[in-house]
Amino acid sequence: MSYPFQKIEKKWQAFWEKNKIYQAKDFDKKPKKYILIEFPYPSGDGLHVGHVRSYSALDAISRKKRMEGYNVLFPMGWDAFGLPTENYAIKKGIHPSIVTKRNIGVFKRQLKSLGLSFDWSREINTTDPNYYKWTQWIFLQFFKQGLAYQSEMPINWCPSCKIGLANEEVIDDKCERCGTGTEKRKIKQWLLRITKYADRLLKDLDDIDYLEKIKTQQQNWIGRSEGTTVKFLIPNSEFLIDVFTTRVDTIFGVTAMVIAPEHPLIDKLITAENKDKVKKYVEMAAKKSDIERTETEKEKIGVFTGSYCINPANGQKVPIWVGDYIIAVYGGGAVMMVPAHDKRDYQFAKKYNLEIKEVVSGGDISKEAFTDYGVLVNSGQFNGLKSGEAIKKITEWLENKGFGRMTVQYKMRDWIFSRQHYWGEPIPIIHCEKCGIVPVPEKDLPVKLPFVKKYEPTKTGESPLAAITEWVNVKCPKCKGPAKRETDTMPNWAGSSWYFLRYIDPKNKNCFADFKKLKYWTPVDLYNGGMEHTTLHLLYSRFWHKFLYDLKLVPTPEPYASRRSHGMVLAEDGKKMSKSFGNVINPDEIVKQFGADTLRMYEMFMGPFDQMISWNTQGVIGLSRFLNRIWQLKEKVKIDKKVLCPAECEVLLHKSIEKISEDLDGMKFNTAVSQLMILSNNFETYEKLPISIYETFLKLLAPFVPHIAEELWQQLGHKNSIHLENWPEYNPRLIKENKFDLVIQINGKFRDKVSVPQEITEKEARAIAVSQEKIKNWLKDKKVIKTIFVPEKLINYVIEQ
Ligand code: ANZ
Ligand code: ZN
Repeated sequence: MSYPFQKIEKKWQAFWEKNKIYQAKDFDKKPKKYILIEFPYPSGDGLHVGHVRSYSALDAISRKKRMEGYNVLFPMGWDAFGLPTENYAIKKGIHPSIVTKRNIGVFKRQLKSLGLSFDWSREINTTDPNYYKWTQWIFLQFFKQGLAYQSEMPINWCPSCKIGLANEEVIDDKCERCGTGTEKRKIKQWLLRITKYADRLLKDLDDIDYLEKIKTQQQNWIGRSEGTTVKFLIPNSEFLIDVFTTRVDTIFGVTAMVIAPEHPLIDKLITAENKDKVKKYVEMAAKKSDIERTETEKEKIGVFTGSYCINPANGQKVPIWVGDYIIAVYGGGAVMMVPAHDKRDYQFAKKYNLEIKEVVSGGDISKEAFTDYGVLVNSGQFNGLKSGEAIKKITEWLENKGFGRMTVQYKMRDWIFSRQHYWGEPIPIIHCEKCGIVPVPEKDLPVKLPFVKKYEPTKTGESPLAAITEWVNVKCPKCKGPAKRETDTMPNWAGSSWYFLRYIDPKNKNCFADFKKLKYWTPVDLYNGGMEHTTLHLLYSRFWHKFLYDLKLVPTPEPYASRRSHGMVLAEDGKKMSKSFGNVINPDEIVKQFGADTLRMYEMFMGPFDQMISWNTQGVIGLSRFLNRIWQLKEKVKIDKKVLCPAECEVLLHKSIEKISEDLDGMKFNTAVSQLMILSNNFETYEKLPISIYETFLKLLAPFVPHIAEELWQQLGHKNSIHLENWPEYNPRLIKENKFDLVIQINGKFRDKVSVPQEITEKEARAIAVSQEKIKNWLKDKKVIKTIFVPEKLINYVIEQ
């Protein structure tokens, strides 16, 4: 027989809602804690047990923080624009807004059935015109600052859906929605100038607490690279080619120039006899994806244009080739080819019999390219210099001659911000025959999506909105002449780039959020989401936030003080859960059969929070048994103050308070649950349990299993919610285990610390030190020269610089 979870879960959910106990209070005197989880896309499939994992976990943290006396903001909303809804709507002939409303209804019912402590009074929905009005307003600010612009862009094109796709919508060179191979096409697009913020997006990572692997991903995505830009003149013409190189020390070894098939000068460079050949090559390259083109394994093929340019270092004539492994939008889209010292160039030169000229000694270039640094040879006055030194000297020398300069390049490109879809925020721009591009006046926002029957793609590549003439044709706001609305919509990254700000002031009609409220609540103290969002979404929202900061509209330069990620929940068979595999676990079923508390606690117990883990039905059953045993414990509870339990029980309780508190803060939910199990096993060995101990136990349970904890609490005669009680404190004297903070240094500088037992040996201290994530990073690829251990103080790694 199970404890009556069905009855008590509904009862307490209603009680909490009626008493509004989870509402955050603006400007409250208590210290604030803003805890954010990525808001879901309300898909037609309903809530996934993967959602439940992170929501339950962050809910546990929120509850503990409230009990610790914080004014907690833990909000929820809907990231509801996007393709799946649009496609479903087209297929079924139902308007996307109706589909969205229905899906949100399902999600909300499911979330409420879990008893999560969201402040529902702040619910937001990115497809609500009152919300996207401000998304559009922020876009206009970008436009007014020159950071939103239109440009012909080679974009990924799906020949089947007849739409442009962003890089993130292309999976393995195939269209995300239909699986057809994508092509390149030039289309006029809106872009946001995120590259202008590249340096700050990189540098400010130092000041925020993100998981190291997340920082690394952001750094790689931004891809900062220092090098030299060199001008190669084309004789008898006004043109020149700029190349970017990180190895200007190899400039005397240049034996060809390779330009991208999309290089703007290409038509000027092709000589008559090479025309057909080059044109064919360029067409072929356009069909390939970037990944295919730059794969290092693939054979590099190219064609000669027939033209030459001049190497400014030695005045030599260099043949200009076209090669599809050159990325058009990086470093000027041209590369000085140095076959002796670059692998790709080496392959290319071998294939086409180009000269391989050694200019850095140290390898054997008859066998392969020598790509390391070395000492310069065959390089005129620079012979004998080491590569590092030569890079500086040659750059200076070229700079003085007016042929080069130090530059920084980024892999990151400007953000293509146009989509040719219906279900997105209309870009608030009007195109006038006379005035050109005119922003929609702010007073006319929002530009609402027209409610129409047809929103299929137009096949011409234009947005479905282009076919709705009564919506498209407008008067120009400036000259009142005939004009047309922009018909592209925003990508569904737009609404999620600032949603955390709207939770702070969700109903504001005058601005996206009141500055005083922002000042109280920002930055977000803890942001949790999937690993798949740690590059784009995080970068985009950091970019928007920094932009708003520059406009003095938000008080902090960074939106999130810390960022963590959870691991995915896989199916019982170890595969991804998917309808097509028939292995999906529906949270509704688990709630019905075992109760929400069991589901929540099971998902926290299933494994380390940041790791992928398979569902295990036996585990659910085990947890449900555990909760039933907790239900039984109440029979032992004695109100009688004279009932005492043995000293060891008291000690265990206090140790548990310490452990569970630390584990919750450290997001080690699974070990916190084990501790609760240890504690309750211990209680079961006694005949009687003093009420004071039992009450503390219930408080420890409350963040994990809020319903059963509330029921047992109020059965004791309490009238107030357990979730408003104080979090228990432990008595340090009871659990004194002689620990100290071991300081970990690298080359004498403080890098981390960790709490360890006083009697720790050097060997143990080393093992613990190198397992710390920060230290791992510091020591990565570094040679440790020696370690110094000072007992009860520190461990210092001396490493090669
Ligand atoms: C000459 C050279 C000689 C290079 C050598 C390397 C070794 P990162 O670190 O990624 O910035 N490159 C420049 N622009 C390129 C483009 N649009 N597409 C493909 N490759 C491009 O790498 C910079 C290096 O990548 C540059 O330095 C250039 O090749 C190549 F022994 O220039 B190097
Ligand atoms: Zn006009």
